[in-house]
Amino acid sequence: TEVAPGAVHLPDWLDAGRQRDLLRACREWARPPAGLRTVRTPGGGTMTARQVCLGWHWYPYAYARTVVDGDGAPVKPFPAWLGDLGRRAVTDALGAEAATAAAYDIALINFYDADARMGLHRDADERADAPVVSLSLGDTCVFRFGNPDTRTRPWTDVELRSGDLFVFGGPSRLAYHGVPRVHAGTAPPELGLTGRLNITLRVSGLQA
Ligand code: MD5
Ligand code: FE
Repeated sequence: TEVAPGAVHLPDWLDAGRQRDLLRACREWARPPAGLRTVRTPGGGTMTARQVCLGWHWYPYAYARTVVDGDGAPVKPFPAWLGDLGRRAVTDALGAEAATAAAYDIALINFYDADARMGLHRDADERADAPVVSLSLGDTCVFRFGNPDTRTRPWTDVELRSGDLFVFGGPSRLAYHGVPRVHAGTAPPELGLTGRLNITLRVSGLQA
């Protein structure tokens, strides 16, 4: 389903086996060093979703190769198989043409417990305009998709479920978006995940 130009939602893109495999990988990535951390914002607050990064480490509002506000360890590498998954995602959502520029080198993985939220924001720290690939595991959330130029209404609320793919390209790449709510206890029981995980794949446009 095209929610807006360049914003495509493909429900159930990952089957149960692939969801299980991706969850297993996320659990490895979440371990120290350079594992899961609480993100501190410049205003002195903390984000309620906790995060682990691969390839590049995001901190408000830039990228680094170490966990600058965590344990200072080198960020774990971005594996080639994740780049292949990103290219397949873009091809399925936007077509083979859109996938040619997609040399994915960053993953940001967000862990949401039942009370976690993500306020409306734009992802403008990457130096490339390749589509962002978003994969959801575990609990269903309400994903709020807004506009490129304004933080205000109108927006579209979409439920993202375990296994769903969402690709944000073209004019939607810089749209405001957030996660106002997670529906606790809605994860597929066989997955064995309490809470929600979102994996985004990005092209940094930065020098290694
Ligand atoms: C999440 N993560 O569900 C979302 C999925 C983040 C973040 O927002 O920054 O880690 S990614 C949603 C996204 C990315 C790029 C563009 C747009 C949405 N968009 O234009 O709506 O944890
Ligand atoms: Fe975002």
